[in-house]
Amino acid sequence: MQLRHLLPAFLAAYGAQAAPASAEQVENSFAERDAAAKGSFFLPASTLQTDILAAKGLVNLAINQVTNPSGKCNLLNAAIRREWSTLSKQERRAYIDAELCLMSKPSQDPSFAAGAKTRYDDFVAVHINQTLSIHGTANFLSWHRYFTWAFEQALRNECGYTSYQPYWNWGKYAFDPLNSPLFDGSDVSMSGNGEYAPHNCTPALPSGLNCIPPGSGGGCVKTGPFKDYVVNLGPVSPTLEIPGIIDYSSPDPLAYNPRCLRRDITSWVSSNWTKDSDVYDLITNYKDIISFQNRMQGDFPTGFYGVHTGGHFTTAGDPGGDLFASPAEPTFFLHHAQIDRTWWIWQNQDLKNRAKAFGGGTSTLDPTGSPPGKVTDPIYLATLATTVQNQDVFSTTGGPLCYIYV
Ligand SMILES: *[C@@H]1O[C@H](CO)[C@@H](O)[C@H](O)[C@H]1NC(C)=O
Ligand SMILES: *[C@@H]1O[C@H](CO)[C@@H](O)[C@H](O)[C@H]1NC(C)=O
Ligand SMILES: [Cu+2]
Repeated sequence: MQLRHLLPAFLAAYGAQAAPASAEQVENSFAERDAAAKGSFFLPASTLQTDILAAKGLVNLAINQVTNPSGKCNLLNAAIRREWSTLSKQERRAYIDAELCLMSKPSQDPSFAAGAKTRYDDFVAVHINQTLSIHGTANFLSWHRYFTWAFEQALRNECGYTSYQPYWNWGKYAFDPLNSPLFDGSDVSMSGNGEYAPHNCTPALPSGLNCIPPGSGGGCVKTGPFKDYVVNLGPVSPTLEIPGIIDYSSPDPLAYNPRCLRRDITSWVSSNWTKDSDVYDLITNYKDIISFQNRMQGDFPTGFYGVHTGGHFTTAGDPGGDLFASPAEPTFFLHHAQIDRTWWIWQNQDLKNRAKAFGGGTSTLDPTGSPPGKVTDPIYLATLATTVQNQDVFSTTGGPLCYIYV
């Protein structure tokens, strides 16, 4: 089965949720956004708007813990996940080395995915396998929260990492990702851009408006810690099509298909979709869980990427731009920790109404028509972690989880 052939149906299913916008409406919305950005008091790279919300949320969480003490986890013993740029060079290198370690250890379940050679690939395989039931669905946030936690556990338990999963606060780098501590190509970065390779625009979304113009990369990443990293699984829905190089999808999505890591990092996506004001708007203006998680994942017919798609297409490439194989992009878990933090901040603004908020369907291809997701539905991660229910991870300071973001 060619999973990529299901993508148009997925996008159409998303489209069913919103009235298609005219080109003129989309233009107007850009004009409004530009005007709002110009009038903003906040400097472009400041993340103060959402950091203030995060701090307010933490206070709410503390008050809630004092008034409803429960379980073993509290704010004093919770693990602390920090932003990439606040880590020292040694701390960044420790995270990088722990990822490289998982990329060098053997798969623990090669029978599940024939192409999974490494322990890191085990994570990619589970995501590829479940892609169409974990995106645009009720479990999107909880599934990826638990998946990211399982990865953090593997770094610690299997690779001797003593710290916690860092996050990529998009707004800090949205205007100049290639000169950021995340992507500057130094040996304490997540490696830089791919080498230049001529390529067409990247069709991230169905509308012609949204073909991302080619940037200065497109080829193999040849600098920084991940220059020799080999991507083993996919591509399933490749987006950086280079005729003769990546112009196909693997016939078996879980087969062995070794190739280099390719990126085309540009500010085109990040400066438009992952600014701090975009995150602030999402957290403050989308008050019920369905509108929050939909807005976060994008409103494709109106050309709106959302921070989730925006983060993935900041690196774009292969596998970064591949909905299925994206965890093979080394920055996946930094991005998803920020997705998780954004949900956490949103929950903490109004714990009474949001701590257990949950809703949506079970199929990516038919998010509104499929059976509704249940809080008791399992999150099954094969060898990566024990199976839990969605509701077990609604709180990051209860159940199996015990962490906060600062
Ligand atoms: C996922 O894996 C299970 C178990 O191996 C298999 O039955 C199922 O067909 C796979 N689904 C996809 C979409 O690959
Ligand atoms: C943001 O998107 C618009 C339209 O989609 C595009 O014209 C513009 O170049 C982008 N901004 C940057 C800084 O790349
Ligand atoms: Cu995903």
